[in-house]
Amino acid sequence: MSDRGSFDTNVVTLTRFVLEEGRKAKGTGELTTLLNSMCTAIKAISSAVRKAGIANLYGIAGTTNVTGDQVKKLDILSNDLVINMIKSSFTSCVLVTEENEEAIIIEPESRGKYVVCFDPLDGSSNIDCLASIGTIFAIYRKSSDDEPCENDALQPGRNIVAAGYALFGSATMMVLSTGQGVNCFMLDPAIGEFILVDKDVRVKKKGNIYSLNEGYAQYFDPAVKEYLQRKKFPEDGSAPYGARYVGSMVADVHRTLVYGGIFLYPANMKSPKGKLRLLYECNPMAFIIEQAGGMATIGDMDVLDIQPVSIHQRVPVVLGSPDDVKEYINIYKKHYP
Ligand code: AMP
Ligand code: P6P
Repeated sequence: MSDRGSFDTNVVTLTRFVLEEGRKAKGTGELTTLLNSMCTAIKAISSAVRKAGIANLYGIAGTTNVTGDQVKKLDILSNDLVINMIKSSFTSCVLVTEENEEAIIIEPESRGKYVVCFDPLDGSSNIDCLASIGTIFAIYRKSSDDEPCENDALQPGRNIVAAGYALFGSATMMVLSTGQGVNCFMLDPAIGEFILVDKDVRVKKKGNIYSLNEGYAQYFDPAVKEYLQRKKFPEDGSAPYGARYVGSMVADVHRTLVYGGIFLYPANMKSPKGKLRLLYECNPMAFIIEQAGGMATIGDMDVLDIQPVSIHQRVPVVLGSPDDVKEYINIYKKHYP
């Protein structure tokens, strides 16, 4: 209990944390402004996600709510919130979002040096059953002095300046890294602030959970089949791994970060490049997991080393505890030398 009753006046909010990190970096303040703008958008998305069912404010696009207003799908609303917050922050020049086929080039008078790739509401097919969903983002520095264009977003994940995700689950959690480790912030609705709850999070060296959609088992390649066989029927007599799969990347990756283990969305015969998008799903998640001491691979190459060729490019992804991912890589390389 703090000296002022129940409120801890020394609490570290995300706003304060980002400001302090910005001061240490001795920058212009642009990244701090961008991160705080993203945080505001995420607070608004969290509010919309949590009242969508009750207020019937957002449903399937094209329907109307009880007051006859045109409703907007939650993922479209989320997309608009992030775009508007970033545009009005004067920090960025190119935006790539899962919801827009083309990259968004910010008008000259509102430009800054950053490129932001984001999935405004990942897992939105889970909204109606109240399964966890999330927002994912990755921030790069524009790499050339040329006129901003889509190619500014085609940078390997190694160039990421900051990345994070928000998980809209039983609570709203924001997980952020700017390259100096991973920090987790829980949204306190009472004060409308994200509070630092887990500092410098590290993923377990080895876990005991595997996470993938086994409904595609008939389409898995031999390496995935052999890996799963080893998890279910360990040859060394150890206990089999537990299986967990939400079907929402943010939820499955966050569980992997917190509990350890491995998350896989591999290529299969139905999705020869996998399903998940490199720029705004795999790269930011791979950055976070690596910053927490984990690994993220496509099988024979780190996710973060891939040179993107298109903004909505899909890649296979296997990430999580380093010992688990290394075991997968060894099997993969045995099958694909
Ligand atoms: P800026 O001039 O604000 O765009 O910052 C220049 C560089 O300093 C950024 O690209 C980061 O590498 C670092 N930096 C600035 N602000 C922060 C922050 N709040 N947290 C972590 N790194 C920061
Ligand atoms: P599947 C949600 O639709 C998503 O984009 C990710 O959040 C999730 O990991 C994946 O697709 C689930 O895909 O094919 O297992 O339903």
